Amino acid sequence: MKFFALALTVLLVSACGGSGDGAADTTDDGAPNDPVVESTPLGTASISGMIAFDGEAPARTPVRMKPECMDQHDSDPLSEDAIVNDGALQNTFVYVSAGLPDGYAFEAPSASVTLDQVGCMYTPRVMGMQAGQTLRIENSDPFQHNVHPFPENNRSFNESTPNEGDYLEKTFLVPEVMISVKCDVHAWMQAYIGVLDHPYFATSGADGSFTISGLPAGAYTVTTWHEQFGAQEMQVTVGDGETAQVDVTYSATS
Ligand SMILES: [Cu+2]
Repeated sequence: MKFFALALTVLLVSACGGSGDGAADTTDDGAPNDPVVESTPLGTASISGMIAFDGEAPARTPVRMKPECMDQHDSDPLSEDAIVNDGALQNTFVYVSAGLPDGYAFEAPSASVTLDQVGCMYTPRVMGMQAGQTLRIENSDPFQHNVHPFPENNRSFNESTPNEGDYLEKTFLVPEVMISVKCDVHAWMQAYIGVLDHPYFATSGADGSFTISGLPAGAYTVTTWHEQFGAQEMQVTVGDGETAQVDVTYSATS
């Protein structure tokens, strides 16, 4: 606890120092100071919860793949566009969409995030990353894939990973939720990437759970997104050191 108190004190001191210096970081026309660039979490609050699915779960159907792909599977691969496990909805992207304090920018982590191609499916199917962070796209299959994202606000690319062990390193520079990623060789391959300018996002796991931590105390808008069942939005207030519980329910008609 002492560690957090110290870190917050340092942050406040440096923030005050920056605005107090005046001319050094304020433009002549009085524009606001440049944001404080943060590479660490701003606080100790968390938002945690469950994504539930109400009603009869849609059936997962076998994906008809090329023989080269089927050879990579021990059993019939199943569709992943709606995965419901005992009433829990997997692969829902959850993120803070409003309410973060003004005046901060978040440095992209130096660690990359990985999207793999395994048995002619993208793994993970739904993921998040920060703008400017490196996306490493790997090929674990002994044949060619062609990675093809369809962003609206970011630069697209369309590049091959011909052999097992090949990889691409790419980045998306501006926030965009979500970017669809396809493969030009295998039409059923699909991934979705949520790109944000902050680290406050998560994807629901097989048990439907998610956790977003390191938030400053505050009132936030949290948005959930599922590829089949759409987006929902809710208001959440959380204090320092607290965990706000957010439970979201989707249904076949939501
Ligand atoms: Cu492919």
